[in-house]
Amino acid sequence: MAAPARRPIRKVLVANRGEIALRVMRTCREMGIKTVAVYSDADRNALHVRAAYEAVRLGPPPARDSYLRGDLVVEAAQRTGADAIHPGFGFLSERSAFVRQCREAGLVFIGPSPEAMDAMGDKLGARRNMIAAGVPVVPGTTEPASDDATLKSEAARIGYPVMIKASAGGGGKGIRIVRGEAELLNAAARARGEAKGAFADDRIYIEKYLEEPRHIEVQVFGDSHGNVVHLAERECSMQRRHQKVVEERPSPLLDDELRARMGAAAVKAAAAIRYENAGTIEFLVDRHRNFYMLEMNTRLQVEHPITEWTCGLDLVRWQLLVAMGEPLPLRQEQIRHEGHAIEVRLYAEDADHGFLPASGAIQRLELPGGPGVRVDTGLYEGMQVTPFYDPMLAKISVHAATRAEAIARMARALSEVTITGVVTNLPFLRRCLDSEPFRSGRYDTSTIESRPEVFAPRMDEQREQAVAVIAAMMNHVLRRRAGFPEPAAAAIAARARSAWRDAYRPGSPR
Ligand code: MV4
Repeated sequence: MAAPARRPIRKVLVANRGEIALRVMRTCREMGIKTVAVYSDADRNALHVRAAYEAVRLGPPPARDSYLRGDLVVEAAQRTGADAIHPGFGFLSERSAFVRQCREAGLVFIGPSPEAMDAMGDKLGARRNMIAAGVPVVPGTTEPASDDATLKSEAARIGYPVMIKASAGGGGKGIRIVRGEAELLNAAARARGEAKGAFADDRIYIEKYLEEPRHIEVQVFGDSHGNVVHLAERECSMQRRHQKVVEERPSPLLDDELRARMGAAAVKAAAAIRYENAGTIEFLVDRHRNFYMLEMNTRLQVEHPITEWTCGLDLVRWQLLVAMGEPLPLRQEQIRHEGHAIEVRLYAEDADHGFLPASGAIQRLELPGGPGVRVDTGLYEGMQVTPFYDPMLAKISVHAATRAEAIARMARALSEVTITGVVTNLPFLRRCLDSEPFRSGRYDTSTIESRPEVFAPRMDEQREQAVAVIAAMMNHVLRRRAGFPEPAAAAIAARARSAWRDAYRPGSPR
């Protein structure tokens, strides 16, 4: 095969917002590549807009009127003379129609081909491809299950419990557990109706239901020269309702032998569809340590920092090089991982009251730093957190020599966080990190939801919170009653705050 043409990228339009837009722009800057931001009216003052060389307004706050308007994004790239578009994750990142629009406009899409995206987007087709390539998938059907007799015979062959999934689904959309034949036809009919409504595609399939699996994914990278490598796994089982909370690498479950087998399977999966750029192969791992490929995410992922931490590489740099037609910078045997990395996701949500998304203006913001700590965020003091987009406010990740040291480092990092004005899941993150399942490394995708008592606020934590509120109120009332002029009131308030700090955190240095 003739070597594909190299084409330099001088200016990248980043079709995203928040921390991932900033993340991409940082690497562009290091590589001497100019950047173009796009933004909705809600993000006029956002950090990604300020970080870019140029910025183009897309439209009103709702994503469908702004960040999802592929036509406007392509137009903005053409108008500003960008030669490539980085989609980040979410929004347009996995829409093959958008990739085709970029192609037609002569723009490089920094990601996989639309053909590779479609090959993995259709789950039935993907299952057939993967079986043909010798990649283990969950036992189940490879043709759409349509008539009642086929549904029954296939489910019986696979053995209950089974799961019904939509071929056009993914990421938890339109899936159903069926524990016996009595529920089967009803569940199938509902799943089909839902799939038709959500994806305009009513094909469904049946899989063996794996109980309490672990969710372990493997980072892969392909280039336009036919090379594919893997960058090892990320353990993502600490999740609730398909929302990841804590990720770590390496997975406490894997040994070198299993890691090598899963890595090889992931490379095989990506190579089978001639995958280019960054991708992730998701696996379910059962209690007997059997692994099965579930789906492929055809984008850079939220949790990529923990992979960057342990292999010391910049994955966005690799994305840009591959998009320019360069070969991958390293061969498989040159990729080495060191130490242990953990990431937590700080969300604007009230973990103690049904995990409802929160909004408001960020008042005080103190983020952690120091050795082995990285913060990816688009947050700033005064920023308005709106309900228009994903509630993720920041990712905090740490790296240390061992898992125990990484846990201690993350606990230290979380103790440095102050965020007021918007309710966050910070207390919940602390409890996850402290929990017995996490500490022991024995957790799976069902742990948070099946053992709520383990992750509930402890009594003393609630009491401390109540005392803090009462103290703050008394301070406020007493200041007002004493009629202090403002400067004096501020000084007293500051003294009260530091007194409270000392009481709240005994032993902390003054
Ligand atoms: C499964 C499964 C058990 N058995 N399939 C959920 C999201 C979608 N990507 C697939 N999912 C699952 N598929 C079979 N045959 C359990 C899940 C699942 C899950 C998977 C990954 C991460 C978190 C999860 C939480 C609940 C269920």
